[in-house]
Amino acid sequence: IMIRTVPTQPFEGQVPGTSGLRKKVRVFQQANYAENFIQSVFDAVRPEAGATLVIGGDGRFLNRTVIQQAIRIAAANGYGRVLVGRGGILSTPAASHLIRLNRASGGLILSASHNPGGPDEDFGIKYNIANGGPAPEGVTGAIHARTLEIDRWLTVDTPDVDLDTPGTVAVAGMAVTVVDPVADYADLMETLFDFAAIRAAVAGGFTMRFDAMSAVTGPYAIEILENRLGFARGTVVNGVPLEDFGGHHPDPNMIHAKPLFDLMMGPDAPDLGAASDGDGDRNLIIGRGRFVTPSDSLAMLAANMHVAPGYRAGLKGIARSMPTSAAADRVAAALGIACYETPTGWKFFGNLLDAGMATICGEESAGTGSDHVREKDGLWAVLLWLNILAVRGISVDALAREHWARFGRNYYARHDYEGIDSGAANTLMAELKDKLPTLAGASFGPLSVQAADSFSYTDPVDHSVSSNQGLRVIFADGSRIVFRLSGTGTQGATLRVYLERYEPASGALDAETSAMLADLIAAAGTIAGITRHTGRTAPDVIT
Ligand code: VG1
Ligand code: CO
Repeated sequence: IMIRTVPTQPFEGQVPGTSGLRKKVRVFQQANYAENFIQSVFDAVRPEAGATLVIGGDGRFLNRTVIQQAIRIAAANGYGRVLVGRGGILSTPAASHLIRLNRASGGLILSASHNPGGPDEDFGIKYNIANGGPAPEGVTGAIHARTLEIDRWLTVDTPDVDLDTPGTVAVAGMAVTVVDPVADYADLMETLFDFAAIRAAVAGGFTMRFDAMSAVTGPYAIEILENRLGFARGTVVNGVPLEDFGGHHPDPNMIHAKPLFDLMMGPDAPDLGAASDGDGDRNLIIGRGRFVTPSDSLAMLAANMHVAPGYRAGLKGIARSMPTSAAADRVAAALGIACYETPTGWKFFGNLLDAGMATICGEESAGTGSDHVREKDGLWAVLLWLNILAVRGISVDALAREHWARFGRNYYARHDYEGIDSGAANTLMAELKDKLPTLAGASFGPLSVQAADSFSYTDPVDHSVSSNQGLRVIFADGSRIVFRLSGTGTQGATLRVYLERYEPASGALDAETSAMLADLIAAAGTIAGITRHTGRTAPDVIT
């Protein structure tokens, strides 16, 4: 085997953020850019000779090009086998499952998730470890350190692999198998959920719409929802993955999935509306006339998931990211199980899942998942909702009302200020951090501050410490504001402001969220000087 060494120089800024390296496509198209990063991954993780690597992506522009290069670099670095999804397609949760199922040493997931795609938009590369989960900070740190020193990458001079034909070919002695991206994942879902009960509900008239947003979940949703569960043809809309996602943001929220939202709030709403993001790990859940916040969805699923066959034994624990509302904490308390609070990003759940300390995990950003894989999983969440609704014979709205009547309601919203000047964003956060120790006791309108801090996490399994994970202001009535800067953007900075107010079961359970959070919104603006620093008077996106 002729291994060719290509000389190169380091690029600044190849920092894996919240979920891998994300940059503009034009940045990735520079000579050596993607190759440097992939080689740095292999240099950092040092695969054993003959190891298996899973490769796939969300189908966005550049996916196939980078896959072909990754295959050649893997062959030159001693991998024995690559499993790649047909057409270069693998959703993030399906890739996580394939890594586990095939005892791969890891995987490369090519995606910028909910960021738009196309020649002028975004691309990304994420490395997942042998447990199927995103590389933890120790590994991403080593990868980044390597990108700063790299002086060569290794490749073999072989033609492109035909990614559209299933089967195995040899690439310089390494076996490359093009696999069905959907089948193993769909089979896993059948082991977790009561497909017969869902099929019976469908036969009894239960209807839904699933918006795949022209991203990766189309083929998965068509196979599972239409072929295996019997939903009518056309239940899945925008079901063909497109390189530019049809020009949209494949971000399943009320803004970017507005047609679905409008349908669900109108007279022709089906029983359930759902959507997923670019790489298939997020979920949006809307009942007829009832939007469910991701934080509430986590709590409601946790409270009901024992009806699904895969979770009949009950939950070991619940984990949520720090900015996610505390609704799940109340369910954990009622179940008598632990609730863990982690920094933002799925990589922080891996140890808890591996150690059997948590069964379900969730983030306010529309991510929910369980110990079945090591990623959040959009279709899994939709199927769990379907399973619960089918077995209980209840509507989304009724389930939500029942939940709040028992646990109370955590009114919640996230305000995003996108594309702001990075310097201004950093100054805002630095000033706010300095001010935190002086805030206790201060009043903002009717709210008085009880505590304020910068969130730091000590992993209960490996005791690693992650600091600077968001600034928290907690008020005497239990309300909370969290400020953080996004780690997934590719242009300027995005300030995320998370707002939460708890209303007990005896309180107003069906009020307007914006009205319930008005005092907090005003306080957030004053405390952080949002307009002063950014020039903005309103957020770009509210979720
Ligand atoms: C965002 C979300 C975070 C999520 C991450 C990756 O990160 O807030 O909860 O884990 O995206 O999700 P940030 O740093 O921009 O806030 V995905 O579906 O983009 O892989
Ligand atoms: Co995603």
